[in-house]
Amino acid sequence: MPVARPEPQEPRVIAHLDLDCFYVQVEQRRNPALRGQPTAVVQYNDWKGGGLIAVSYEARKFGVKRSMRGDEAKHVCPGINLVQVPVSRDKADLNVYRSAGSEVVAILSTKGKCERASIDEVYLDLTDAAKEMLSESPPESSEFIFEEATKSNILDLTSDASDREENVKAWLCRADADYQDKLLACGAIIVAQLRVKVLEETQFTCSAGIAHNKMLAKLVSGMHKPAQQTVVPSSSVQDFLASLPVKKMKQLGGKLGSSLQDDLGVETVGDLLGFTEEKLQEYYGVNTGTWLWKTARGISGEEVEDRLLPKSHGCGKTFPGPKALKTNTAVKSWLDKLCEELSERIQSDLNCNKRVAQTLTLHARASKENECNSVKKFPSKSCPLRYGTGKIQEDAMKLFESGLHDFWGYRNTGWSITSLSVTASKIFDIPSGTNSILRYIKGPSSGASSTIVDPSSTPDLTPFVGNVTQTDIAHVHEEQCQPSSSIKEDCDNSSLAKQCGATEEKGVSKKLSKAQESGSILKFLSQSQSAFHEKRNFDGLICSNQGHESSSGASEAGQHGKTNINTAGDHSAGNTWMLNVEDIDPDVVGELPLEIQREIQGWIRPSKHASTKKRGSTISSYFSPSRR
Ligand code: DCP
Ligand code: CA
Ligand code: CA
Repeated sequence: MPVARPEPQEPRVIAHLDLDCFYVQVEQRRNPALRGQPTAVVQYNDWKGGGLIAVSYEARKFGVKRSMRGDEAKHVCPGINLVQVPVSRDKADLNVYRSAGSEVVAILSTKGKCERASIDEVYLDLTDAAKEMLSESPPESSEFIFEEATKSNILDLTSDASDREENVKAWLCRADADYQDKLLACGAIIVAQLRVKVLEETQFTCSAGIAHNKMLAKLVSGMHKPAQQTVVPSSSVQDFLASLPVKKMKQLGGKLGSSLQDDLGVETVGDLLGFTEEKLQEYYGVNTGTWLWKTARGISGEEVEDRLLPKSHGCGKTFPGPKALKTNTAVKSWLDKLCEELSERIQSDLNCNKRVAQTLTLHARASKENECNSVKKFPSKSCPLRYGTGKIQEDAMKLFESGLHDFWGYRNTGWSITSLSVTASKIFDIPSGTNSILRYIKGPSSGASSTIVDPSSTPDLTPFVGNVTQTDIAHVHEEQCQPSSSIKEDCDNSSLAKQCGATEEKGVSKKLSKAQESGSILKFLSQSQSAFHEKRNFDGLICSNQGHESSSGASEAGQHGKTNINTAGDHSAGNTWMLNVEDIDPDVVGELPLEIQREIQGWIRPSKHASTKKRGSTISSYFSPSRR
C-alpha cells in the first residue's frame, strides 16, 4: 500500500526520462538500415513468430502492438522488420540493452541526483542545477534559448497554435512567473540539453516529464512521445489530475484503484477531492488515506534516490501453451539455466560494484490440470542467497519444491508451470577500499569456493515466505525481460568499450553536430534520417560507459544508508563509511569465514567486545577507506 512521505519545504525540479521504443533503438543502432523503418524486437520463439516486446513508432502507425505475435504483426504491417532478441542459454540475453541503458544513465547522472528506475528509465533531481541556472543565466535575461527547449509541451499552453514555439519561449522566459515555475523553466532547458546530449553520444532519443515531484514527472513523461518533453507548471496540476483516470496511476492500477472505483465511485484522481482526509483514512487506513488525499492535490514527497545501479537482478522465462513444464526434471533444467545467469550477474555486480545480494526469490506461475483457463497463484518463496552457481541452483530448486507443495500438495503430476523466475535482491554496498570480502564471496570458477564456510544447511524458507510482492514480477513475461536492469557485466573491458565508442561515433559525428548547432532533436531526426542508412557494420559492437558505472557504484557505498554504522568510530564526513546494517541478512553472513562472521555479528548485535578489537586486524579496517 502506498505511503505518503513528508514533502520538502523547498520547491524541487524533478525529471523522469524514458527512452523511446528502447530495444528497437538499440537494434537500429546496431543495424542503421532499420532506422525510420517499421521494426519490432521479438522474443526468440517458434510459436506464431514469437512475441513482440518493442515496437518502433513507424510500426505503431500500422497498428502493431507489443501484445502481438510476430505473425500477427506481419499481417497488419507486411513490411515490418522483425529483429530477434539475442539468445543465450536458450533464453533472451538482455545484456546489450542493459549496457545501452547504462550509457544513457552515465550521461544523465552528470546533472543531478540520478535514480535508475528501470532498464530505460531514470529520475533526476535537477533542483540544484536549475537554481544555479536561475541565478547565473536566467532564461528571462538570455538572448538565446536552447532550441529543443522551445519545443517543450507545457501543460498550460495549447499545443496546436502555429506560434507555439514562440509561446513556449515566452513561457520559459516569463519575468512575472513565480519562483517555482522559474525553476521549472530552467529544468526544462536542462532536460532539453541532456536529451540532445544523449542523442549525440548514444544515438538514442528519449522523452521526458519535468515537474515539481516524481509522481507528476512520471505521469507526463510518456504524454508526448517520441523524442519530446512535457512540463507541468504548478498552475496546471489540478486540471491535469481532474481528468486523469485513477487506473493510470501506477499505485492505483490494481486492487486499490478498483476499490476506489467500485466502493467510492471515484473514476479520476480529481474525484478524490470530494473526500476528506479522515474519510479516506477510514476506508484505507491512515497511511494510504493520507497518500490518496495528497495525491489528489498533486503532492508527493518521494525523493529521487541516489542510485545508478539496479535494486535487484532477475532472470526468468515463460513457457506458454504447449511449452508449459510438467515435471520436476524439466523445471530443474530451466532453473539451473536461470540460476547460472543470475549467479554470473550477481558475481559481476560484486566484482565491479562491490555489491552483495542477500535474498534469493523464486516466482512461478502455474496452472492445475483440468483448470486450464485459471492461472492459480503459485506462492513466491525466498531464502538467504548463497554465492556460487551450484548453491543458487540447489536453493532455487528447494524454493520451487516448497512453493509447489503449498500450491499442489505432495502429488507429483497434474500441474504445469508457465513461468519461472529467480531474483537476487536486498543488495548492499561493500564500502569502497574493501578487498577482503571479495576473496570470500566468489563463485566456483574463482577457485575460492573452498574458503566459503559451508553452512551445510538447507535454506530456512519459513521466515521469508510470501514476503515478495506481486509487483516484483510485473515484467516477467516470455523469455523474461525484467527491466530491473543491471550494469554491463564485463566491467574489466571499459577501455575496450571506450575504444568501441570512439570508432562507432566517428561515422555519425558530422550529422550529430547539426543537432548540437540547432539544439533540436526533431530537426536532427528529420534532416539526418538518411545518414543512418549509410552502410556501417555496427554488429557486435557494444559500446558502454562501464568504467563510469563501476567506479560510481563503488563510490556510492554508504551514501544512502538508513541506519548507519561507523565501525571505525569516526563520524567525520568523507572519511567514514556507512552500511545499512539493518538490511544485512544474518544468514548471508554465515557464508563468510568465522572471524569475519563474528565481527559482522558484532555490528548487527553489538557485543561488549566489538569495540575493543585492534584496528587493522579486523574486517572494519578493510572496510574503512583510509585503512587507518
Ligand atoms: N520490455 C519488455 N517486456 C515488457 C515491457 C518492456 O521486454 N513487457 C522491454 C522492451 C522495451 C523496454 O523494455 O523496449 C522498455 O519498455 P517500455 O515500456 O519503456 O517501452 P518502449 O521503450 O519499447 O516504448 P516507449 O517508447 O513506449 O517507451
Ligand atoms: Ca521506453
Ligand atoms: Ca520504460
